[in-house]
Amino acid sequence: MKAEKILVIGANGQIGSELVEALVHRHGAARVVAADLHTGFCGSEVAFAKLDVLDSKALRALVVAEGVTQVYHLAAILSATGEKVPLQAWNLNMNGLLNLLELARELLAEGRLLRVFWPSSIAAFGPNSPRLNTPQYCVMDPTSMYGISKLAGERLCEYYHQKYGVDVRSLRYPGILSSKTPPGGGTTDYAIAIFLSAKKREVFECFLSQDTTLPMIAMEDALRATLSLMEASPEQIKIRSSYNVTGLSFSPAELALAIRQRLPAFQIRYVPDERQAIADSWPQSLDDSRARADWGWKALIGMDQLVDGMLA
Ligand code: NAD
Ligand code: AKB
Repeated sequence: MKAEKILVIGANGQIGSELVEALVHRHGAARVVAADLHTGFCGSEVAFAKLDVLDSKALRALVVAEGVTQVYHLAAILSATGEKVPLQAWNLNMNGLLNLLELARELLAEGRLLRVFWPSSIAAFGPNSPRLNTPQYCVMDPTSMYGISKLAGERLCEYYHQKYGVDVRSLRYPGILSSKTPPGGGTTDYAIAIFLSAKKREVFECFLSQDTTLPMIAMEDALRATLSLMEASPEQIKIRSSYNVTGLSFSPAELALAIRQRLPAFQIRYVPDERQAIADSWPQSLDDSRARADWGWKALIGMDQLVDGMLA
């Protein structure tokens, strides 16, 4: 493996905080730089930079000064928060990505390669996408500002690859389940909050209805998918918009049942709110056969391991 210098933007977030640890484990702390709008990264002893990804000059200066060869760009406003501040969501989600793609294009013209990872989401699909085993290619008509920004971002990634040769790679993440850092304002967040209530012996108020099935993935699997994609050779990457990947699918009622099998006193009440409409427009399960075929993806963590891990 060649010596990479890796920048993680949005390092304080749910994914960033664990991705930094995984990258340090693989490459060593000296090869990783954590960056976020807010200070406070409290993981490994890596260099931390306060960075607003919307400031293209600061982004360029950091990438050049650190000799960065790979960027994981995770700064975004997620689905539920995005509906409260749609213009901010559009601004951050689009212009942060554009700044980075433009920088990668400029560096490439100067003879420097910058490999970019940017995550899309199941939110890029919409009510007219097939909801079961949603294919890689189908109608995509997202209804949330977050989803609209993800679909537009996918098109930008493909455009910068086709037109300029930028080595950008992307996954359509489902809801990611982890227990270390709280999630940042999404529709799938109920599936993390439920475990906190269960541990505290509280009745859990679920903001989605009991039969709202959504695709999910354990953080460990999500990180494995992300690193496998970034470590694959360029020839293996046949899709430059974004790859479907998934772990498992379940509804709140199925998750509650799995928790009750371990904590029999656990109770749940269903009080759907405005997030229900977002969830109803998303797939229930995903077909990730292209990721499996192209770069060997396979989820490993099923329901039992996931629930045991979250409760532990
Ligand atoms: P998060 O909200 O937990 O973290 C985002 C981080 O970005 C925060 O630490 C925030 O401080 C930082 N940030 C915000 N504005 C910034 C700016 N202008 N400059 C620099 N940093 C800024 O999000 P997450 O859950 O870790 O998601 C990361 C990415 O993965 C996002 O693109 C998200 O859309 C995508 N994604 C996440 C999930 C999931 O379930 N967590 C699912 C699908 C896709
Ligand atoms: C959200 O719910 O907004 C995210 C996502 C699936 O993109 N977790």
